[in-house]
This record gives sequence, structure tokens and C-alpha cells, in this order.
Amino acid sequence: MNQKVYFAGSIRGGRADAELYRDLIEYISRTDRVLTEQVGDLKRSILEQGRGRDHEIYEQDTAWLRECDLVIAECTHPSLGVGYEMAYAEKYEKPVYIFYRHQECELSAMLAGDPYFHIQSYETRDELLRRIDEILNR
Ligand code: 6IA
Repeated sequence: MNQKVYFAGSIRGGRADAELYRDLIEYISRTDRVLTEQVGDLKRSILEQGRGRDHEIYEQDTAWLRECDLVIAECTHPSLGVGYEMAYAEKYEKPVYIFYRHQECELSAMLAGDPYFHIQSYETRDELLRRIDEILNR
């Protein structure tokens, strides 16, 4: 309850799962606080932002990674930014929960091979929501 959750999902890596990210952020927010709501923002386009805000985004996101209680990442769609965030969270010893749909992707060995991460594959959205409930002690 009321934990600060850093939710990570692909932005420039591809927005095919953006609706799923939005739904997960909404689901987590029922009891806890998601710091990174923009990851599920369907109204903003990755084309809109240009490169001018990149440093600001980096500073804000790394500050949130240091501040959060735990990290939840959906990694089915590969993203350089999400990979960086996973390593950054490990450096600051944050618990990191990584989800992916094994039928659609082969998770990078740099995540799958790192025993620090809690990695779970899933097939259905209900299964994913149940696992999130467990993580959040609901
Ligand atoms: O390499 P990627 O862009 O796929 O990296 C995605 C990850 O980096 C996400 O988990 C975010 O936490 C972070 N990130 C990347 N771009 C942004 C961003 N852009 N705002 C905040 N965090 C970001 C502006 C908003 C965008 C929806 C237009």
C-alpha cells in the first residue's frame, strides 16, 4: 500500500504495448503511487517531443529511480531506455520485477542472465495482474 512504483515500458523502442502500460499503471495506482505515468500516456506522441528535453527526462527519471520503492517493467518490446533503467535500479539496490510474454519475444540475455532481477513470463493479462497483486502485497 502506498509504495512508490517506477513503471518502465518502451517509448522510443516502440509503442505497440502502450495501452497495456496505461492499464497496468491505472491498476497499480489503485493502491500505490506510480511515479512514471507518462509511460502509459497515449495522447503524447514520441514524434512530438524532439530531442530538446532529453537531458531533463534523464534527470527526472534517474531521480525517480533513486526515490522509488520498487521497479516494475514490461519488457516484451525491447527498449534501450528500459534496459538502462534496469541496470540503474540494480545499482541502487531497488527490487526489480520484469515481465514479458515469452511467446512474442526472447528476453535479452543481459536481463535474463542477471540473477538480481525477478523475472516472470506471462500469457494473459489476468495472470499479469495477479502477479502484480502479489508483488504489491494485496
Ligand atoms: O528508449 P525508450 O524511449 O524506449 O525508453 C523508455 C524508458 O525511458 C521508459 O521506461 C521511461 O521511463 C523512459 N523515458 C523515455 N522517454 C521518456 C519521456 N518522454 N518521458 C519520460 N520518460 C521517458 C516524453 C513522454 C513521451 C510519452 C512523449
